[in-house]
Amino acid sequence: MIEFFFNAAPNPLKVALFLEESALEYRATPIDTKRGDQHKTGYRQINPNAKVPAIRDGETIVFDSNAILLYLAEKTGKFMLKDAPNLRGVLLSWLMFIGTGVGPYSGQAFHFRNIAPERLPYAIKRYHFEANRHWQIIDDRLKEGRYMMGDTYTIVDMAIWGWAPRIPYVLAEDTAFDRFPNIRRLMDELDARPAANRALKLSQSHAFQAEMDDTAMRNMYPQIFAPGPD
Ligand SMILES: N[C@@H](CCC(=O)N[C@@H](CS)C(=O)NCC(=O)O)C(=O)O
Repeated sequence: MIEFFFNAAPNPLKVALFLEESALEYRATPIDTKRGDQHKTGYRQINPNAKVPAIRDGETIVFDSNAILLYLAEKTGKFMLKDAPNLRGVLLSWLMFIGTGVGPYSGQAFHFRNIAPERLPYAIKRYHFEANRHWQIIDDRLKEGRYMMGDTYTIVDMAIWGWAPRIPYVLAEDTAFDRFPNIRRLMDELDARPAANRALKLSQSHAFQAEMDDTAMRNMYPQIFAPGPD
């Protein structure tokens, strides 16, 4: 049985959605990142990057959310346009665009506006600009079709589903979805799926620490407390 290491953050949510959509049997193990579970030696052997999500599938360990989506899609033959090998390159492009662009820029935009110990106007501006630009590219893509890969629901849509609810926080704009109507449309459709409901329930099934106290800050943002490079 697959063991799924998770918390309620965007990257684990994408994987929870796949597991629920594909009805794979799995056991979920909470990793409370505010309490520092990600740094424990046992977990570091599963994910040397000390982050969630990760999975263990028999002898195989996979970490990094989009790698997990791809691994599970290939394992099951589901949600990856198996019968359209000519579209594999396109699917990989969007999956990597989300993994290397949408996620990190969104995370940094939030970080520099809300978490950074100093207010750094250029860092705030750069990451806000890039996060917004990436989300606009996703919205433009969704203008062309129902899903990111046209008529078929794939792991690319799942990767978006994990992050998109955070857009208003990432961009500090309550009405951001008014500017991204195609992302909102996709979210409304996916949110209505029973698997999405179960994935969200899983993320709420454990009492993860809510308070961002000093220990949580040190566990999640150790660089704030580390000496600088000079
Ligand atoms: N590239 C990684 C990023 C994973 C990541 O940043 N996970 C966050 C939750 S969404 C985390 O574990 N944060 C805790 C920490 O940074 O200590 C992926 O896509 O899985």
